[in-house]
Amino acid sequence: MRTIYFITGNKGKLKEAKSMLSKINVNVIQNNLGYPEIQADSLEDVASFGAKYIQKKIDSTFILEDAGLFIENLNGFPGVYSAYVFYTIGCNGILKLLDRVDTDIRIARFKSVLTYVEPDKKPRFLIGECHGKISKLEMGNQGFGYDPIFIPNGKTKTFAQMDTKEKNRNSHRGKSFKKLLRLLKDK
Ligand code: ITT
Repeated sequence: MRTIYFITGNKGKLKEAKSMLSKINVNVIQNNLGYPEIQADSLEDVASFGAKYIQKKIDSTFILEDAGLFIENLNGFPGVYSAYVFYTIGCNGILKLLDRVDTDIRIARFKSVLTYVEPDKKPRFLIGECHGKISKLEMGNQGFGYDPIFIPNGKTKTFAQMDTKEKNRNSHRGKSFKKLLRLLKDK
């Protein structure tokens, strides 16, 4: 069985990654090393900096993943600031910002930039996106982060009302990890 280290402090992401990679017998081990999340215009830049930083520290195959929520009505906010905004105002703060915005224009998308790195090799970036909308109320208690306020297109429930498998079938992370499965199958 192959082992891949996942550089993350987020247990929710780890659970979703394990569920995806168990399909091809890859063992995912969390590594809490952490990396500086630089202030940048794109998730790709944050991920690229993180990958180079970690590559200098460990000599094993690893992944890291940077995700963000982009709300159309707020010109893409919180985007690259999603972690800080979640920590400061949370889901409730986002709902307040959208207080007067009608249901049909609460358009948003999640983006996942999954970075796969083998020792001495260039990082590979695998992108997954999920389009949807921001709910009027927080709903559900599964998942993490903005899950209680995000409804993917074609569904009537939030990510927080789905179990890990259902979220993975619909989510940005499910899509980026699906690309990783394809990449690993060919190796
Ligand atoms: P890392 O240690 O892996 O960086 P993190 O929690 O800092 O974990 P990100 O920077 O990638 O993760 O995520 C930015 C924010 O977006 C953070 O507050 C997350 O909780 C939230 N987020 C990321 N993916 C999400 C998802 O699938 N559902 C809901 N919220 C999510």
